Amino acid sequence: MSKPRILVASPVFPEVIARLQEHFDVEANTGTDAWSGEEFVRRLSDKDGAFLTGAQTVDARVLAQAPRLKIVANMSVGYNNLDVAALRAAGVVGTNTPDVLTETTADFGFALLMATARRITEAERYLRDGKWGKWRYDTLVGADVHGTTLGIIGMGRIGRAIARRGVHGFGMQLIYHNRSQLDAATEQELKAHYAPTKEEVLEKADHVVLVLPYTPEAYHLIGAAEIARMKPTATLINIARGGIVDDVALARALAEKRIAGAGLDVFENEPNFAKELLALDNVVLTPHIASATIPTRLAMANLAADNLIAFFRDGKTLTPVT
Ligand code: 8YV
Repeated sequence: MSKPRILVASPVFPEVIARLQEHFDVEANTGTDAWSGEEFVRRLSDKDGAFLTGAQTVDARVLAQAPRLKIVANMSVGYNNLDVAALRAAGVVGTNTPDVLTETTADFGFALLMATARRITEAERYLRDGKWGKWRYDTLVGADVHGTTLGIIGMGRIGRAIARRGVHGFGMQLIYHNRSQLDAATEQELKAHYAPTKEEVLEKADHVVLVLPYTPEAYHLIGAAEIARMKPTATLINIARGGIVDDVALARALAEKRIAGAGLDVFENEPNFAKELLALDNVVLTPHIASATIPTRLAMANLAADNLIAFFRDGKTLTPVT
């Protein structure tokens, strides 16, 4: 019997490709850049399954051109690149990679919060640019993190992992907004205050972290009006998805010092981003790397591979989203 045909659409660990080759007839991207757009669609057209990253969109138009496709395994927890309704309608299974990246991503979220609050990248530029002169009481003074109020919008696994760092490690108070309230035991552990509206979080928090999934309702959830509700001393951290924040409105607010700073790991239309951000000192910018450690990226890739293997062997997946 011939093996199922699998497309690995983005470059990934050779050992994971080797694992897939034990089970499948694999067409793997061993180049430097992800296949996307028409090239991806063309290569997908005769495949039974696909290993994807956020770089590939699968919607009804793509599915119509992939008649053999039965499963798409996303190497990411977020799956806004998959049109779940279209997958269901076409009888194609979709999977993601939850849990394995939670702590690594939370570490990065907290690092971005710290870097933003304490102006670490700005301070390094200042030093490298030869601007370090005599000591002054107000040189590069930042915002405290310990003992302040942490606001989290989106209290899933990663949100809770960031909350634990803030509450247990930094003595922060926690206010959060989420579609549903946490169970009583978790609320008690984190001494968490549930805010029924995002506005309450924006108004009360000293540091606001966005960790919610990118659904159509979340598009530009944070724009000029929302930023205007924040304290002038507050910071805004986005490790969720770019389109959740109106970055042009944010850049304007940062230029006018309406808030103290922002830390952004994600942007609308990556790798492009609102270039006005580059002119600002009070923003820390990173290229979507919150999950980027070798053990975590390997665990994500292996989980995506496990989903493909389990599907074609048992007809079941480990972490379905459809
Ligand atoms: C990925 C991510 O690196 O898991 C997610 O949702 O945003 C990142 O961990 C990226 O999506 C590539 O697949």
